[in-house]
Amino acid sequence: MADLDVAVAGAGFAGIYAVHAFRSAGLTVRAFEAGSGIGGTWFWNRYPGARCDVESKDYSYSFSPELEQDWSWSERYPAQPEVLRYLNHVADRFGLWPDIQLNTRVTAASWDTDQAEWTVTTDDGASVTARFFVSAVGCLSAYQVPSLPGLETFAGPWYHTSRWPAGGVDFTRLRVGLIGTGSTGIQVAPEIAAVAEHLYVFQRTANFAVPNRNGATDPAWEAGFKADYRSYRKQAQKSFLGVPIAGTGRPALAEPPAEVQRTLTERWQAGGGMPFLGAYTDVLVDRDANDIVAEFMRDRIRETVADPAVAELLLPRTYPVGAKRLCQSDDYFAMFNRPNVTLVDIRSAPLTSVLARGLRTADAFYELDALVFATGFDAISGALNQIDVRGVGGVPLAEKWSAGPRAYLGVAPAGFPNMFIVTGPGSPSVFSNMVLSIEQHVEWIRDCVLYAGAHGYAAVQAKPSAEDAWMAHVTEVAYSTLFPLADSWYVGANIPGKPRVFTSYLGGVGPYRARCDAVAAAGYEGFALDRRLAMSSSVHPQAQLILDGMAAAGGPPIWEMTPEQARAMVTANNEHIGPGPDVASVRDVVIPGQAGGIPARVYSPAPGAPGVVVYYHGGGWVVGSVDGWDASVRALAVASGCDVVSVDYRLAPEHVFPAAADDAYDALEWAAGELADGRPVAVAGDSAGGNLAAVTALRARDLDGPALALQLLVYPVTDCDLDRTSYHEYDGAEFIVNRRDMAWYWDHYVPEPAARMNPYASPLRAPDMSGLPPLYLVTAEHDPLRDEGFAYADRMRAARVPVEHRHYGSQIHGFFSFVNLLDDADKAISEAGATIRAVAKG
Ligand code: NA7
Repeated sequence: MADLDVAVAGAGFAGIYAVHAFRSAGLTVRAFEAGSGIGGTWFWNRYPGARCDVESKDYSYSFSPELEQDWSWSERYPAQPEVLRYLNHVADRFGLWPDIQLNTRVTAASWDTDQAEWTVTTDDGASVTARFFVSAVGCLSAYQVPSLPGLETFAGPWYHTSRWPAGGVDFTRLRVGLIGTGSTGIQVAPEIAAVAEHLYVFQRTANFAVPNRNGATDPAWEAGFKADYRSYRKQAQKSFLGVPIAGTGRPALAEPPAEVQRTLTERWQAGGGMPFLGAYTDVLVDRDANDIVAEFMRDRIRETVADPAVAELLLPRTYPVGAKRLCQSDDYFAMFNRPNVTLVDIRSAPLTSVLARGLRTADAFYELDALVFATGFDAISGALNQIDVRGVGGVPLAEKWSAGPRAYLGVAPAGFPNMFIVTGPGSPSVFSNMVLSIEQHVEWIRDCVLYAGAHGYAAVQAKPSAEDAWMAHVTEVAYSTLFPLADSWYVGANIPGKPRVFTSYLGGVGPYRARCDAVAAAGYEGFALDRRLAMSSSVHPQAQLILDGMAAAGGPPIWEMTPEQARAMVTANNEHIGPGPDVASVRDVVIPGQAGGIPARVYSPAPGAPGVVVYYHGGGWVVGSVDGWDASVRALAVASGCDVVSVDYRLAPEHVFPAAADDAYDALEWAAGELADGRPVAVAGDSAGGNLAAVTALRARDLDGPALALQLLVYPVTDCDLDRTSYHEYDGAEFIVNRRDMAWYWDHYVPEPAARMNPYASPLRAPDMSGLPPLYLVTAEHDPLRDEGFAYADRMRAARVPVEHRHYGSQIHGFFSFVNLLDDADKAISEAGATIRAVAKG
């Protein structure tokens, strides 16, 4: 048994939320964080001027409406210290600290196929096992310092912005060289220029930047905005970028040029990159439209920078605007009007070396006291590749990714079972509001982990074919845009030797979320689900006693008996169960059916029951009776608080298919018409009775019959295919029912094999599952009928029918009826009863 359900690498926005989300779902989790504090990006990037380029109202968790209301952001665009304070507040507020281990770097993670678990090793030499391994290491964590010859000889200090000293740096009276003019360089430069004796900005690529128009939060605006935060978040989830942006919805090329200029000016004055680039639909897909916007921005630089030669050098011309991350700054370009700032063009005269006292370029030497590298990151895959991650067969993740990082849906790499990557390659990640995308991924991963648990799957693994198809789609979408045209970190072009692959999904946050949801609803389409380990779980000791008792009693197997002998045996066995609980009233009725009267018994637990349950007993359509199921049906009446009608439908082989199904349906019509009197009605049954309940629900839908509030199916027979894995597992052994018994039952109920394909015999074969009542499914692990129950739930989910599935990992077929003998029977009945009660009460 693994130490943890989930081990998480990283405690930034993703790891912090993962701890909360997994823990709230009842899973054990621990996040390992290399830093001495939480916050990831916002812990490490504490250079002066560090600020988020997504507005604070968007760049914040949405999972807790209370948190959302309580926290106040001081500015439109939050500065690094405030984001870090926020994350610490979240950890405090939700009590996350016990499950976060600081100062601990994950160094390796390897998958053990036999145990179906990960071993996660950390730099303190410890290791822990976990069923699932979740990478929350971030897309921009592995910082890069260019390999400049002579850097080690530099006499002064040098810094990378992503490892800024916690105590800050004093640049007063220093000549500082800044290398890198991306988002970071553009943020840090004005801060250094404000204090340094001189700042030399070494620019290889001129970049576009829009103004932030940052400012303090207006309390009146905040109060108004917060009043409708929930619906705003809903819009964000459906939006393209994870931020609801009001674009014009029109292409710039179809607009009169003066109107385009007016719109751009308006948005420029309002500030912010997303609304500016999102003004027109064609800016990121059509080079001509892009040129209009780029030229508008170049005009703003010309306007701002006093020296035309400097302005000319600052004009971005080498890539389409937006194809590299659009920078945001209110003061970067104006900074070049300061006398203590010099722009150095290292595109025409590249850096050649670092000397003790400064930097040499191809045509000059710059004397410097300190160096600042704002040279970016080995993005998307860099941080994960620093961990020795090994999947099936010990294959390293770095090897799988040698031609570029990839993962099914950008979250699950094939060959790495039970591993997920939050905002991984192939997901919208850096092209979206990261916080929203992180929440979506964490919640999706949590649901997948829960699904695996509920279904007894030991391993969940993306199929290589699904991953291939997804990544082909990612590439296709990317190449319909202008993004691949820039030498950006988006394509890995900033890291020498890194394969040039576009690995973010540009199909939009809303459509992406819908796709992920559809995959989950279809029972995790594209994933191979592996049950091996669950099957080795042992039989509950109480259940084992029953099996032992039956074995000791001896006698032939059912499939060697006549129906009469089988009925006598079942009746004798049921006597061991003993009486059920008392109910207020029990009355025997005869329901008028199409083929004659159908005996039934109505159990009323108390006056004023809120609903009616029509119950069909098990027994393979051949054995079983209302009397034999009396105890468990009483218990269900008490647990649900509802009137339960137990139906004595006609048995085979005297009455073959569809006699039992017809009686079952007639009983429902009677209960809904004569008994319910407007109260909600559910159908329920175990084993063959579960089959009749499922078929009755199908018929009620097909015939426009009584509306059903719920179908409770307890290890139901859903299909005539006896080749499922679970049938073979319990082929020889006597587990109440085995494969040969089931063949015997089918032979009696539907003697003609072709007729078994009829969905009213094998409801799993119904062509359409939509519009059926919600399913409450109970399955047992040691049961040949187990897999057809799972298959039924999967088809229901695919048809968007709500499903609640309780799988009893150590139980046997029939356990639900053994009320006085098995604790699990009482538990299963009281849980199912509670759901019926809740449904009945609306
Ligand atoms: P970026 O955007 O990758 O920018 C790195 C900058 O460093 C960029 O101007 C690079 O020039 C420059 N650079 C990188 N290597 C060198 C060498 N060897 N010589 C000279 N100049 C170099 O990183 P940031 O930290 O600014 O931003 C990363 C993301 O964080 C940002 O997009 C936001 O999402 C937040 P180049 O353009 O490659 O010519």
